[in-house]
Amino acid sequence: MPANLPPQYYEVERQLKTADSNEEKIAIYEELLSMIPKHKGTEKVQAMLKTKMAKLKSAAQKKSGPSKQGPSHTIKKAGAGQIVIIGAPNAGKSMLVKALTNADPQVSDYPFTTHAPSPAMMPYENIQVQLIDTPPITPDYMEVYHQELVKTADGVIILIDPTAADPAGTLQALMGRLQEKRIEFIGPQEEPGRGFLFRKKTLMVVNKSDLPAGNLDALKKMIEPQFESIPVSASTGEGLPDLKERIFALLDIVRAHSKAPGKKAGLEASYTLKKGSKVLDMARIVHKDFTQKLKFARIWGKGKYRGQKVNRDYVLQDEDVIELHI
Ligand SMILES: Nc1nc2c(ncn2[C@@H]2O[C@H](COP(=O)(O)OP(=O)(O)O)[C@@H](O)[C@H]2O)c(=O)[nH]1
Ligand SMILES: [Mg+2]
Repeated sequence: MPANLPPQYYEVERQLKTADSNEEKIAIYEELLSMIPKHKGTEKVQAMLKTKMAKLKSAAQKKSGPSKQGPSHTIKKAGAGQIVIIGAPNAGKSMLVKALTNADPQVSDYPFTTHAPSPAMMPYENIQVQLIDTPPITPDYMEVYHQELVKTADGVIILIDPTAADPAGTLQALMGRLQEKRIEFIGPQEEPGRGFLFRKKTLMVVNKSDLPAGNLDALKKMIEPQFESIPVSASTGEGLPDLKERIFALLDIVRAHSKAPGKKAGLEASYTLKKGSKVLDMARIVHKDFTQKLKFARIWGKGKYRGQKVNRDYVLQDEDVIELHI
């Protein structure tokens, strides 16, 4: 039986030739598989795609050992989430990282002062978020690691210098370069995902609010209404508390604390989980046996609950304290 694949299939298949990494290829194979009509005539093609994908996945796993394929372009995640900061030269990326973390990256008027991506931890209330400072992206300069970092991060900050000659044009060029690599920037409320396109939640941060800027109408028009423009000053600190809250919100996580029955409050072990996680998901990470053994939980939330009994399907809210009963 002939496979009769849709024409779009061949279009997507062509992208395999220009993919820069195994990870991208895997995403393309996933997309191809989803496009194939499922019937007897396509069984061979489906099997072939699955085999290729499995090979790439095992190669990707081996890569985490001593690498034969050059340096890895991703940075090991730490803390409750990873945010990559990208932007044009002198936007203030390094200064912003310095202001938000305890790191001390080199800041200067010279473009390309930052030579390699570097991570630093931002304290936020009772958690830490990993920020990655990166070398600049310009219309004629972007490294492979830029796209890799954006594709693997949990969220993106595009940092804009409103005092530059053409902030709207600069932003358009930067987004264009990454869109060519199949990255789609989306607002904090949109649904992220990793199919053929890498849909990444993004904050548009306009730095240097302490300086007079020219006419920003063109820039606003590019940003809104999909994104909000968030004004900050990395040098005076203006807008940074608000930015930190938005970074936390962008991660789509909840904090939950596990309290042993009978123990006093304040001795909880803390966890971060994806928004929408249930009591059962928490039980699973507290102890693998708890998935089976969990009978019910008691919960203390922000003023709402006082040890109320809930079942394993209860959806965790940020800062819930949970007593797991087995
Ligand atoms: N006035 C002002 N200058 C800033 C601000 N943020 C960064 N700068 C300056 O902009 C220049 C470039 O900063 P840097 O952090 O090295 O930019 P990067 O290339 O994006 O990492 C430096 O001279 C900083 O002092 C800000 O919020 N206000
Ligand atoms: Mg820098």
